[in-house]
Amino acid sequence: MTNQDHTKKQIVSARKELRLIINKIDNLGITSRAFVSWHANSQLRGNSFGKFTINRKHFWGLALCMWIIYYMMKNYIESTNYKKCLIETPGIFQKIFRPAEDCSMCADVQQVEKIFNVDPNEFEELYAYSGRPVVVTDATKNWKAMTEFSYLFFKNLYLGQSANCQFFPYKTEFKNLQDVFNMSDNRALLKPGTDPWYVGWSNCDEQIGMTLRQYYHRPYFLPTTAENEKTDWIFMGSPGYGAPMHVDDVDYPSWQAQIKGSKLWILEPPRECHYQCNKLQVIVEPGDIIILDTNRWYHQTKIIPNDLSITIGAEYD
Ligand SMILES: O=C(O)CCC(=O)C(=O)O
Repeated sequence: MTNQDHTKKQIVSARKELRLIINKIDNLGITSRAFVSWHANSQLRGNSFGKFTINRKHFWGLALCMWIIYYMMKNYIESTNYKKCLIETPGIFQKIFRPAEDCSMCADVQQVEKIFNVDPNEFEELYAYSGRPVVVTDATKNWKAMTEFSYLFFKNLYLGQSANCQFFPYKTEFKNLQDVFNMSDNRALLKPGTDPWYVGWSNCDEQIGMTLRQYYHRPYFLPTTAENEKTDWIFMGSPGYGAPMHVDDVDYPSWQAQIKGSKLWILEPPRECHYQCNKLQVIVEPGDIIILDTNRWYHQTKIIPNDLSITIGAEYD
């Protein structure tokens, strides 16, 4: 065979291959040039995982399935009382579907201010919905909770109650609130040699809720139009312990009153604001109320020696 023959043969074979590719493109219905480079390439080659080939249809199908599962879970959670409990787990859905924050909420926040004698209108304008965390130091003055709340108070309140709403055992072995109130007196009183403990729970028993409200009032600084949510959240436990870093997916911002003990709050801005906003820390002392949008700020807590920490709080709209 001459060199000419050989070149001819190569051209024929290249044409054949090109025709095959064009046929494949036609069969796939790829017509627009704009669509060609990435899409055609991936359709022709496929993104292989072993024998399984992922194309654009698979991707969107998968995304749709994930969205449906997320939507069903969210509806289920909203129709039950298990909202904070389930969602607080740092789930993949929460991270994938959380909309990006506007970092102006934290760009100029250098520290968590401590304020008092607060005008509700000013509070509404500056703090209530802005995402700027703040501590109000004079809002629990007339609360009976300040003198009455203790481990024993809650043990008696929940005596004979089997239904809890949501329960966070954190690092303890407790499975529910009953286990907490069955621990030894020595451990409950933080006697040396006993294991530390920290738990949180929400109350959805109407009767208990009514009793609790005899011990605290709606914080005076909340905007006059704001509704205080009916579900009380109580966190209680010993120094050294606390809640791990997480972000919530609840409906509204929250207030939390420090009734006994002191708690360190470590706050991190939303991930997308990492370079624009500061990490913050504040110690909340007995009688203080911290106001925080726990949906936007990642937060972690640590009880400070030496007292048992007891807090009560709720969301407000
Ligand atoms: O008070 C605590 O220790 C944790 C509170 C918390 O994580 C929350 O309210 O989401």
